[in-house]
Amino acid sequence: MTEHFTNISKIKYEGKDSKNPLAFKYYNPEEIVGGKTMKEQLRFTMSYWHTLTGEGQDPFGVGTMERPWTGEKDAMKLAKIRMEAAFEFMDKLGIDYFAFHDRDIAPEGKDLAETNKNLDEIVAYCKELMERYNKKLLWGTANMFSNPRFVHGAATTCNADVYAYAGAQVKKALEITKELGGENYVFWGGREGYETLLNTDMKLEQDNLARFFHMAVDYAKKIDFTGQFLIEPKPKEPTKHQYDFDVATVMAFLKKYDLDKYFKVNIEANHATLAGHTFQHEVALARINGILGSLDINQGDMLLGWDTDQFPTNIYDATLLMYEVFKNGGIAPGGLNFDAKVRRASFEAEDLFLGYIAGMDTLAKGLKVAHKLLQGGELEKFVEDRYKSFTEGIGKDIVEGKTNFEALEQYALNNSCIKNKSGRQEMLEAILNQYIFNE
Ligand code: XUL
Ligand code: CO
Repeated sequence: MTEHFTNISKIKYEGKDSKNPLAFKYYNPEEIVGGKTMKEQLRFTMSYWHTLTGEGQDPFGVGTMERPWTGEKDAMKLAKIRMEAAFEFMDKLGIDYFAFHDRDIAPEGKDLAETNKNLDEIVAYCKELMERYNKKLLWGTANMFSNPRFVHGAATTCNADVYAYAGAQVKKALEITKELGGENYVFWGGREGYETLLNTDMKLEQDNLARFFHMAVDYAKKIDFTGQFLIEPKPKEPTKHQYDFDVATVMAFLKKYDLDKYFKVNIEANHATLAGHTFQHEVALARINGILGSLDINQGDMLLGWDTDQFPTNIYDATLLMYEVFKNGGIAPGGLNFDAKVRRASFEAEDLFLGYIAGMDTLAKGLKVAHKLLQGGELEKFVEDRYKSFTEGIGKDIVEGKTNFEALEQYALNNSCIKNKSGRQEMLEAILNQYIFNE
């Protein structure tokens, strides 16, 4: 098979003193951290859209990316070249998993039947390459936001014909995800939301979205697709009010519509920050509620208010993320999917490798620091002591549900000395720093 990234060879681990930009400094796939190899802990995943399909266009200009396939006009030939390049890319970086939207991998045809035929042809080729390279599908999803037919949404559209098309699309996407052994299936709301209530029946839209999810659950059972269903929250972009705003909103929706036993969440860092949360907050909230499914790792630019999908290079965020992942007992069957793209000005193919290396090294280092932090236990000990009043006396009664307002009033009337202790935030931040500096 033709080699596409001819000037790049396999990326190796060279250790922290290496000055080779095309080498890992911290990601050492076989190194054991917390009882498992880094590779097993991190479950790195290549996003097909940003890596193979994205061309670097922005609202002010066309694509800038220089790729080995740039200029190929035949849509199916292009899809095949990209597929080959995808596996070469994963192989050279040592990434085991990938994730895709149906429309990333194969072009739309003149109608749905032809579109499905295109998809089948590419999926067969994909399966062959997966076997040859020993790669796995973390998740599949359906792109129900790019084509103009989805202008008013897909499962929340005002047009029943579009709703039907979306149903047909997810049916097919579930079939191909199963065919490729996908371990999860993601629903990201795309255009599921609204711009103005002047033209929107919000109740009908949300009820229809729930009906859509129930149909997906039913169909998965029918075809025996056993992968985990995930919803990916995002607060805005493309619509002003996205229905899956954040983890808390998704939880309430799932509960209301009796869907909570079928879904977990796929949390994306930049989506969390757009919702006004830290990534850690969203991940922790999902974890304590038992619905942490998978992660789209990237980072935003705090000076910009949109989804910049940058490669994650912030060691503080990486450490706190991996700290939550450890507390969750790992992320499988989810993974760490690089929903990240190189900047428009980083247009050479080499930049794609450099972006992934930067992200993989940052997460690897975060994994190691988080593991040490948990072993050290200072943060856990501090939190435990901070809530000690709930382990005895009135606090214990509260936690065990043995009290009521009258009893609390009696206690408060008899208690003349309320004393609080410092939260010691600065000290805790210094401890975190120390682990990052020393590891
Ligand atoms: C969009 C986004 C998507 C999903 C998959 O912001 O994150 O790429 O991850 O549809
Ligand atoms: Co995402």
